[in-house]
Amino acid sequence: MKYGYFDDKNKEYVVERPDTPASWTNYLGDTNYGAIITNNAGGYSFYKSAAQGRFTRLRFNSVPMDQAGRYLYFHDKDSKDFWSASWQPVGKSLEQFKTECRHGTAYTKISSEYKDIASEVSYFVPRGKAYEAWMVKLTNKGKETRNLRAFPFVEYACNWNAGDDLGNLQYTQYIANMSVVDGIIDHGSNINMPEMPEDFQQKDQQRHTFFAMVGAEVSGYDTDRDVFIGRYNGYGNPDVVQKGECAGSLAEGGNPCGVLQTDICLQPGESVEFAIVMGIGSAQKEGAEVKEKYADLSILKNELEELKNYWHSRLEVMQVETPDADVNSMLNVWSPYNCQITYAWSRAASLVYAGVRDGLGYRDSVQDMLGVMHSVPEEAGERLELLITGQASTGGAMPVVKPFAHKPGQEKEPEANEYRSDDCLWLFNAIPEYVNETGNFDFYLKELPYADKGKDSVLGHLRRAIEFNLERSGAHGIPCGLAADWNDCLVLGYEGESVFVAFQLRYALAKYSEVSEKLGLTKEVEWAEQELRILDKSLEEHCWDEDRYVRAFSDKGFRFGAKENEEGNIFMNPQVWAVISGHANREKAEKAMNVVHDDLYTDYGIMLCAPPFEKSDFDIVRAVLFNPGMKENAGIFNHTQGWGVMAESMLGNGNRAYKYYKSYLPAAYNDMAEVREIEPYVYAQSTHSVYSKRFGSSRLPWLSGTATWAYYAATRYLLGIRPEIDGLTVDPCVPDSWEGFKVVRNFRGAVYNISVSNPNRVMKGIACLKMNGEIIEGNKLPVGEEGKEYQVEVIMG
Ligand code: IFM
Repeated sequence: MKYGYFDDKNKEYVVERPDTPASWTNYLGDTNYGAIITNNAGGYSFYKSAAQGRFTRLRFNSVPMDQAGRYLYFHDKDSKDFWSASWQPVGKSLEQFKTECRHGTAYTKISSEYKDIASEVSYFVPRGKAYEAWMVKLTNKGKETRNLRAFPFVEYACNWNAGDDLGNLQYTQYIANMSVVDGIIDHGSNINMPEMPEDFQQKDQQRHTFFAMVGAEVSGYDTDRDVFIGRYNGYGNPDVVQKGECAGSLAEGGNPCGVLQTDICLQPGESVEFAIVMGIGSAQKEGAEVKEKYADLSILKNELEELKNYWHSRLEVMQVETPDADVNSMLNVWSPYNCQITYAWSRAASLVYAGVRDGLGYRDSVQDMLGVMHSVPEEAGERLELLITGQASTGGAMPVVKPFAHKPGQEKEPEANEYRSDDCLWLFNAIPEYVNETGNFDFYLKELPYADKGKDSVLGHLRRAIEFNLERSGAHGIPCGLAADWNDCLVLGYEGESVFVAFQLRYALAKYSEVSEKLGLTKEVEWAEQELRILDKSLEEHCWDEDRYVRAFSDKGFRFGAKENEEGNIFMNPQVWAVISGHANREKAEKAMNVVHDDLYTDYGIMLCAPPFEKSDFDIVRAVLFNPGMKENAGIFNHTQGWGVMAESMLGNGNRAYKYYKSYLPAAYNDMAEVREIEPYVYAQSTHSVYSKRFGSSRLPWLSGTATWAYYAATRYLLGIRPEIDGLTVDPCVPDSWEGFKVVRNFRGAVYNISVSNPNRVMKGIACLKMNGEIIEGNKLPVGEEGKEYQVEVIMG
């Protein structure tokens, strides 16, 4: 079943049916002021942190799943009928209520028509501002004069701390204090406490937000939720909207809301425009300033256009034209956009991440960097430095870095049992990618502090990361898993060993050697190569099991992923990373990847392991927590799918790489959305596998490592466009049915128009490469001149 379509030209996804199988969301704003909005205008807003800066309320996992939201109600004074600009919450019959939601890059527009009244509401956060706008246009399409009242509504949190607001009611029900100043609502909490701008994490402080209307006269207001809705009504039939008259309530304690009332008389064919602005600060100051600024609504309209241009320019860094329309929709808009949102909000704000998690989880956030290096290199560089300073002087990383509170050099060193073994090793993916994208090779020499004490060059940080794992290796010479090794559900024991991390470490040693060589550090090269040989030997001797690499050794002697095991006898991660790290020879690589194909691949993607754990003791594997076929228990864990695509591409199997890529490509499920359920334009953390009755259903959209690795695998390995320090490598690995593809890539300010043709229908290999008509030996395009365009012809063969 289909609920919408990709409008590639406008870089939008259009939801045509509002009764989607799950709420289909979008993100507004940036890391200063963020917001989530669904296709039915549900969602919430937050300042700096979704956990500690949440000032509007959403009841997670409720029924329906996305309430409350940014609602705009209408009341017809003559017929007494009422409805909302989005289908929900009033939910008029879809026979009479026509609606469309356009999710775009950091804006959403919901257009509806009910009984001859057409409404368009565009939601966005003007660039760099700490407030959001709901820009409204109403048109009377009928033949009668219409006397309407509009009521924009938002439900506030009492305290900005999301956990307290929803759970600590003995406190939060006594702190709201609402006022209205010149028609602007002031949402205050703890108003007798001082403001503490320098201590954002302090929840017991005075805070204010404002809610104002521009371009329309305010004729009433309400700020007490119970008065507006009525104690036994719901968002679908608020008392005030039914009556058509605000009560002028001022909440003191209890549950506050923001409602303004405006009267609109529309002649046949007539339109009116107005806007709601809501944001951080008091009604007296920031609210009044914003209201004055937008007295001329065209300013706001221009800001929406500026916002679109800004986001589109981020996407234009790489545009593709392949024979597959689904791939194009994803790679040109949604996949990189998904990466940018994930990078911005880590795992902190969605309809699933309910504000309990805050800050940047180390391993996830370092991986997230890979998806945005090309589009926001400068910003990414700053984030990368922040994360590098989250590494302790031991070489291991802090589990979480909080950007608004992080103090490099003064953080507490993590306890020994807090370290995860893989965390700091992701730096070997992110740092070279940053250097290769920007050409800033000196970055390796930049001195940065450790989280707790001391400082080092970036290269020194990398060495400490390697040493950290070498120093914590176990009986088989394989790095210990410590608190976790990427898979949060394996119980290795602190001294159990992770074969997956061993492959990461091998990758790290190879990168370290390569960079040291470029820096002329011969001794470092020798050291890394020597350690790499020792590690290869341990992997060879202890980790290969007939046709697969085992996953790990627990400290109780259990071998995860061993062929003889009844449950979990094959894991994906070690097979694909044996290839990615360069450890596996061709024969072993093929064997291991064939087992992945035969035992783990399904129509919806590759399972993380199989068969699922059902009888195993939870002391051995925590994956038994989950139903078979879900998440880490033999689910299709989408984070890892990109690694499968990369490994097959590295082996030259374009058909398989593409098959794997398509199996979890969101757009490929647009016409069967009832199976996948979540947004067909974004990636999700996992999909239920063949071991589940709900095979194919996906969960946890948007914020997942899936976004980054899907984009990375497709652009760098399938299409094969890889930035390197001395040029742009072109190394495609495509299905043999493709006759070619095109890429426009901006690399360090030069634009490469790359046209790849595949006359002999091969999967990999380049027969001829030309740049501006000149033959290039090998497959690397030289670094071009900033501002110049280059025509690149590639013939595969
Ligand atoms: O690697 C983890 C990630 O950090 C959080 N989600 C689950 C993944 C696999 O366990």
